[in-house]
Amino acid sequence: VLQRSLLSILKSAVRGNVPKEPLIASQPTGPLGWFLEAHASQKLDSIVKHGTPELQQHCLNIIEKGFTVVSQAISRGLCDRIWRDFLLHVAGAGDESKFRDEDGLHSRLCNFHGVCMGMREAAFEPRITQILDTLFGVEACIYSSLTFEKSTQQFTHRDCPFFYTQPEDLFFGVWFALEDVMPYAGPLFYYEGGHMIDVDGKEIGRRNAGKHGDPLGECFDEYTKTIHQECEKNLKRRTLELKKGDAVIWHPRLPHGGSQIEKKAATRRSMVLHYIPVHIPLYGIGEFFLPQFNPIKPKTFNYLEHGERHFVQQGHPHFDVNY
Ligand SMILES: O=C(O)CCC(=O)C(=O)O
Ligand SMILES: [Fe+2]
Repeated sequence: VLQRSLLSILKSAVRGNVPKEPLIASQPTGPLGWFLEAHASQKLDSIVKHGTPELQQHCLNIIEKGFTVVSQAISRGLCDRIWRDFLLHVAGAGDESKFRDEDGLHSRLCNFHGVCMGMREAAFEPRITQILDTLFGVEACIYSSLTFEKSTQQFTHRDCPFFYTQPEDLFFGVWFALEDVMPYAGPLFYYEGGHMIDVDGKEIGRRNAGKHGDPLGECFDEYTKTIHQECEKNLKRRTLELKKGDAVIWHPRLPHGGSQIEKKAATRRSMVLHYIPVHIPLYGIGEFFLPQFNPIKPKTFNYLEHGERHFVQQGHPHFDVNY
């Protein structure tokens, strides 16, 4: 019996389990994506009726500031387990040396959560998923993930063009510190309130559509530079020096990036999980900026199960460069 059930689990994992029933969020919630509506914070009381004050506060932070920090979201032991799995993966990965710098530190590892159970345990920590389910109004599933050994040193940007959902902006990034983040190790930076800056990606798309060369690249550059300038003019850039086990959840439009590494060979072990609501399709920067050339087509994903939660089936984990 044990063998048969093991076999059926393996088979269903390979097939990809598409949930048949609409999935139900673990918290009583409002309509899909209600947190994006004007005056969402005023609806909080009625929507988070049965939630704890902590859950209320996290939701409010995301709506008003664009992010929230969940202190000690996961244990130090779980951080160590995930990192041990990362090192084992590196030892067995064929192409890892191409993504290693002179100090032996790797650039991003994509979708490690597919094979790392500890990473999924972290991702589905109830204190995190309660917040995401509540704000989405339906169950949040993992779409993809990145695991970092060092800061990406990425310029100010928003994630929403890369995670372009229909309806729009149904995305959360959750970033976990897997070690204490040192100030010289390129901590995450962000602009509080920057999620409210209005920049019209479609208008930028229309203006750049006819350009020769790489119109999409031009769109992204202009969009990003405009957001950066507005942030610098009106807001204060801050960094997050998180402790091992802390997590930060950001709004789909929060401008953020990775600070410069100021001490050679400084590690900044961390991971970011990308969540969307189950059964919601996701597109990319082509559809975000230039829908006239990249029309939205119907799309469905295969979902795998982790306990009662779901994650989109991705390929094998792979290393990639940091942009
Ligand atoms: O961790 C970093 O350095 C930046 C990460 C980031 O921007 C992201 O994952 O969306
Ligand atoms: Fe980002």
